[in-house]
Amino acid sequence: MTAYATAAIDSGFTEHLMQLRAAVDGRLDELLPAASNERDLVAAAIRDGALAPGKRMRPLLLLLAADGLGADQRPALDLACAIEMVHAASLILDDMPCMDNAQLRRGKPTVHLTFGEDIAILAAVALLSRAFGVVASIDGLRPLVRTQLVEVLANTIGSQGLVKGQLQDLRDGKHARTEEEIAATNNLKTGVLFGAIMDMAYLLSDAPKPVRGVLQRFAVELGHAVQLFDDLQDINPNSDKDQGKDDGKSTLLALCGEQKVRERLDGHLARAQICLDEAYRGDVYIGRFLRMLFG
Ligand code: GRG
Repeated sequence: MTAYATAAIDSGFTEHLMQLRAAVDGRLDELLPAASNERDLVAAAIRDGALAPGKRMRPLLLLLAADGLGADQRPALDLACAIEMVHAASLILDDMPCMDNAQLRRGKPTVHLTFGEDIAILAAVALLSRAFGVVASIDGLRPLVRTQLVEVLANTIGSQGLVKGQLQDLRDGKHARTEEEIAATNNLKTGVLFGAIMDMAYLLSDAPKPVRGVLQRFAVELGHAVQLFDDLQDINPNSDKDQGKDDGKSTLLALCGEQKVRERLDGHLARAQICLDEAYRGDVYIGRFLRMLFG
């Protein structure tokens, strides 16, 4: 059993997660550019978007996933921060007037409202660039592993990944879609980043090859669950983001209704747990983490 897993048993899982979260937030703070003066609006916007109090689901998952596979936690922490930078960049862009036109994100005004649209675009581009810079400079990685990590990240973001999912969501979301079409978009928009997280954990480890495919199946199920949970926030008055942004959009919530979406979400989580049990030969920690997130 690894040091992190032992600590989890000793001090309680919640405390363990809080420690991991503090480690992520501390390292993000170090890795993000500091605003050199009050005119350095891009650095200020980067920090505003990326350090805002989100759930840090993706970096925490990467740390738990890598630890469960016996991987070294030091490179995993920097990779986790790179993933959170990509996620933060995607939220800044998604919130812009030409996309979702959102006002509230993580309980705060969206980055373009605080800093202007020009600065928001520059901050998102700089965050992406920083994410690749972080992966390029992680200490002690074998060259092939580093190249694979860069490739995974690039493919995840690009025109066949997040960008494609967003394009489909923006354009096709205005028209009637089948359940399968919506699910395919959700997988690209949300699932592929979880695919990258699990692949990165695998690449850092010496896990046997078949585990890689099982982790990808887990990521697909989790991506669907996270997107459905996110869709439900659109009708949740206690959400930390705007409600009603999906009005008139073809989502699974609009097509199937809340009850069916909740059942569907539970189904994805149950299948995700089966994959975890297979990959980790009886997972405890990631499953517990997900149950805490999805209540
Ligand atoms: C170039 C990175 C990049 C992206 C371009 C804008 C875009 C394409 C993609 C946006 C994709 C998007 C916003 C998907 C929704 C993902 C989602 C479910 C977000 C909410 O995640 P949480 O609940 O949020 O983990 P917090 O705030 O807790 O981190």
